[in-house]
Amino acid sequence: MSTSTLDRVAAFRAHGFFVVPAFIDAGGRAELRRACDVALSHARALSRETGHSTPRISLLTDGVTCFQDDPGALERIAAFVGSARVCELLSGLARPGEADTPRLKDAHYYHEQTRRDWDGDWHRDSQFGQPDPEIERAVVATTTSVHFRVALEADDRLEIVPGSHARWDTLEELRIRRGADRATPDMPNAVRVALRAGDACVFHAWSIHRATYLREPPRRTLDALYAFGRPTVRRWAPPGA
Ligand SMILES: O=C(O)CCC(=O)C(=O)O
Repeated sequence: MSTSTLDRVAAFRAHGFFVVPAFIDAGGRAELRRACDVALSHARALSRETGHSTPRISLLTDGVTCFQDDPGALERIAAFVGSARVCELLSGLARPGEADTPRLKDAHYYHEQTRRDWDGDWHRDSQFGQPDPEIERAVVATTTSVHFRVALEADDRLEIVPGSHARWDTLEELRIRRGADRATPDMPNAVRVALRAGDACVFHAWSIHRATYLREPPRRTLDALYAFGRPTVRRWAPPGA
């Protein structure tokens, strides 16, 4: 591992995130933005909600139809999020015992709002679909899931509680994250992650984090989600079995 890789891994272990300044140049940024904007324009034309009052659109799962008029745009995005350069940033982040090769789960495009400003909820991604905090706690303690993102315009919307990926919640954090005041500005020790256009950031999806969503300035951040754990085997049971 190079020194910079060691530094990144150390920052990830300690804080749960790291920033790579100027990960892509202006030309690469314009090319990726053009590709992602194909999907955003299409989504906005089709819906009054998706791409307007949502934090993001999905590019790989429900977003595929958004590229029907320009499949090359989807190829450009898929090539980028699967590129050796991006995967290199993720090397060394898995836990011992997890597969070292990241599995791409989805890619999203975070966008500015078109109607109103609003504050997102504090969360760990591990809580979604997981009502039992004790089971969630085991997931946090044993698995790794990461966001890689690149800001195609300057983006300072994300806030993270450093180090929270490596431990369970304090009582106050749990009260906020699973309570009635999830969008409070008063999360203890949270820091804002400010990215300039072209900067990349990798953060642990189990970190306590949130973002606030504004109409201005334009937000165009491409984010891909990867897991290292082995996929859960789902068994299909015929009806009535
Ligand atoms: O950057 C954002 O808008 C927040 C991202 C987030 O909360 C998530 O993807 O889980």
